[in-house]
This record gives sequence, structure tokens and C-alpha cells, in this order.
Amino acid sequence: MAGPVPELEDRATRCATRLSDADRVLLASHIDADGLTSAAIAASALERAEIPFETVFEKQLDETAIADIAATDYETVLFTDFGSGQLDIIGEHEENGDFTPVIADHHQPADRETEYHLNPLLFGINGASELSGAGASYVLARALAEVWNGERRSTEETSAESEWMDPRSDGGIVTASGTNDARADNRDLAALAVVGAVGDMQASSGELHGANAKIVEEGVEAGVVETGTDLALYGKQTRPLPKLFEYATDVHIPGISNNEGGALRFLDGLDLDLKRDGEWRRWSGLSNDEKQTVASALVQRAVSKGVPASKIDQLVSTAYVLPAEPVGTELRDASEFSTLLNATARYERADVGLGVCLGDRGDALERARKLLRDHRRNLSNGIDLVTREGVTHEDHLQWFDAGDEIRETIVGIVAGMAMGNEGISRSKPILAFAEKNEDELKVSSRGTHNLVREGLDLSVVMGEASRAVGGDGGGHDVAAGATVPKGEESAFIERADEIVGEQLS
Ligand SMILES: [Mn+2]
Repeated sequence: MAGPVPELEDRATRCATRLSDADRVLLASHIDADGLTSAAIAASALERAEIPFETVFEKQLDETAIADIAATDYETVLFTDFGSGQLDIIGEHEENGDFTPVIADHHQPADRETEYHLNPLLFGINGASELSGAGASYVLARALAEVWNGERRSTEETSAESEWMDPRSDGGIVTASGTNDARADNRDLAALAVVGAVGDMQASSGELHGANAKIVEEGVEAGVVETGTDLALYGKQTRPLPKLFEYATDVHIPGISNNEGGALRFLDGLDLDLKRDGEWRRWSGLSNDEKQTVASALVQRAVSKGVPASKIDQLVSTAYVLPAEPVGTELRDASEFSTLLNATARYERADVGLGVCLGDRGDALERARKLLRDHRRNLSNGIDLVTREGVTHEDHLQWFDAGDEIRETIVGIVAGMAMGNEGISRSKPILAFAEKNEDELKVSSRGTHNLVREGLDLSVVMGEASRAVGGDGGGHDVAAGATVPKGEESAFIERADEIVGEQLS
């Protein structure tokens, strides 16, 4: 039987066989929505294959983190959602006999190879848009089930018939558990793979593509994923209707987006019964007819306000629904689920995120929800602070120093969201400093897509300016970060201002 991604099948089987030969495995994963779902998929697959394991999480898999892993007495280490980019360091440990790495990742590999390396980029599949870390882990999990079921079959057959049969031959007997059981072949884990891909922003033009789409297909067959065309707004499960529309700003609809009163008036004018017991209903609770009425009115409003047709198309996309989760909870919607996981990751509570992924609907879910509420409050407090205290304007950029008042893990998001507020320009990139540790500052930067079109590339700005003062940095053109030694702020800003000036001239 072929797995969901035929190109990866052989390598996945090789990795799975190596894992099933291990006495026990150390599972190391990245801390973000994709990394957490990767770990949950791998953990479920290892458990089902009766391979003992322990899980560790790292924000960054740097030299120290890898050395710590090597110092354990695990002989087999499974890396998920990272490992490829660190193969140079991992390879040295492998050579020293510290451990055998098995890697399920989708990031650009370092210039070194290893035998048990599962990465879509090695097989001509795009790792940014076609397969996530969770997707690679899912492919591995499917192979692991195959190897495990094969071994079980062969044991059963040996004892029953006292003769050896190739467990992987097509003539093998299908055991009582049956291949139709989605749990037996790990297809039920496709739901988490979809959450990981959505969390890693792999959906484009409103849907998942390539290998991701094949995983969606398996999830649908297994009954753990449903897809449908729906409004492309965040919060369909959990936001009260007026907030759903007020906060939806990807496609700006004049008079509704960012407009509390406007969103209320829009809904009040629809001649629908959109409240229950005095409370606004949620999108997920509307009937199809009601959804249709609201959606048409929204499109009509957009058209009448001159929103271009290409933008209006973006109002609709494919929604990925997890039907086993209750209606009206964030877990039912892949995008809300991944936001919840990112909140746990941002506050270094990977244990909480993993618990939710593994099915804990009590304590872990409660904690995750609280982390998300706190996160939203931290963001809004941060934005208030920046707006109140203001930014310093240089010739080509603007900046502020949050000290220890805004966590370094969210200061970049705060900076981006504050752009456009009173005194904070949208025609210059914004840089934000925050305390990282005793000796270092974290700098986050955000631009706009307009500025990028004019030539802004913040990954270059942050990389060059930080290295000029003994730090390091990088990222994307529209958002990038750096770490710089304390005391170098002015020199860093001066250099960054020069580079932005050159890029935008
Ligand atoms: Mn990832």
C-alpha cells in the first residue's frame, strides 16, 4: 500500500524500520503549532507501535541543545520539525557515536546527509507550501504503522502456520484490526497534520496544495477532517458575529472592518435572528441559509464600497474542520486550533500544547485557553503602551525600546499591530527592542507589503546591522529579527537606518 506521498514512501519506511528496531527513542521537536502537532503525531505513532519514548521541546535547536540531547543515553533520537538545518552539528554527533538521528523535517537541510532523513525538499516537494513538519511526521507515522502491522502479522502467521511469510507482500493476510480502521494505520492523525500545515501558513489562495492536499484527502476518508468552502475569516467557531466581522481585516470592507458600530449595524440590518438569549451567535452555529444570507450581504457591501473583485474572491476559502471536536470550540477549526497551540508555544508551555493535541480536553485545554486569553491581553496592553509612549523617528525608520515591559516573544507582533496608530507611521519600517537576557537585546522589525514592493528587505537590514555590532539576525523581507549586545542600540539603529535608506532610494 502506498502512503499519502509516494515520493517519500521508501525513505519513510527506512526511517520507520529504524525506529521500530530501537529499544527506546528520544523525541525532540520544535515549539510552535507545527512542531507541537509534529510531536503529537510522532508520539502517537511511537506509542501505538509500542516503542518507549520520551519527548523534549526546543525553541531553537542550537549547538547546546544538540549537545544536551547527545549527553542523554538515548541511542536513537527522532527530530521533528527541525533537524535538517542542523545536520552539520547533528552529523558530528552521529559520527562520534552519540546517537542515531531520524529526522522528519521540512526546512532547508544543511550541507550534510544522513541515512534516516525524511524531508520533502530531498524529493522535489516544496517544504514551504506543500508539506509541513507535521506533514512529514504524518508520512513517517503512516509508514511506522505499516511496519508495525507487518511485524505483527508475521508474528501471528509464524505462530499460526509455523512458516514465514513476507509481511510486506501484497498476499499478506489482513488482520482482524483491518486496514479500514483509521487508527490502526494512523490515518486518524491526518487531522493534526492539517492543523500543523495551517499553523505554518502553508495554505495559499485559500487552500492547501500538493502533498498537504493528499493528507487532507486521507483525513477526509478517515472521517477526521471535513472541508468546505466558507468565509475566509478567523474565529468562525468562537467569535461572536460582530467581532468576527469587526476583526476581519485581511480584506478591508469599509464601514465594517475595524469598525465596531459598523459591524453591529451591518448585522442588525440583515433581518435575521442573530442573537440567542441576548447574546450574539457564532458563525459556526448558523444554518446554511443564514450563512448564505450573511455572506451575500457581505459581498454586496464590499462590491458597493468598491472593493476590487480580486479582493472579494479572498473572502471565501477552504475551511478545514475537525468533525470530532464540538461545534463552537477552537479545536474544531484548523486555523483556530493552530492559534491556540501557538499561544502555548509562545509562553513556553509546550507541555500544554502537546496535551491538547494528544486529546486532553480537561486541564490542558483550560490552560491553553487561558494562555490565549492572556496572550491577547498582552498584545493589546503592548499596543496601548507603544501608542501612549510613542516611537522615535529616524530618517528612514522608527523605533521604540520596550525594555522588560513587553516580552521579547511578542514585541514584533505588537510593533506590527501598532503601525498606523497615532504617531506611528505606516510609511517607515518599525523596530522594537526588548530585553532578551542580561547581556542581549532582542530586536524585532516589521514593514508593510507596500514598503517591500518599494525595495525594503528587513532580513538584510537586521542581518547586516546586527552583525556590524557583534550580533546576528535575519528573517523575511516584511518581518525580521536580531539579537544584539546591550549598549549597541544606537550603533545598530544608525546602521539599520542607513541600509533602509539605501533600499528605499
Ligand atoms: Mn514547521
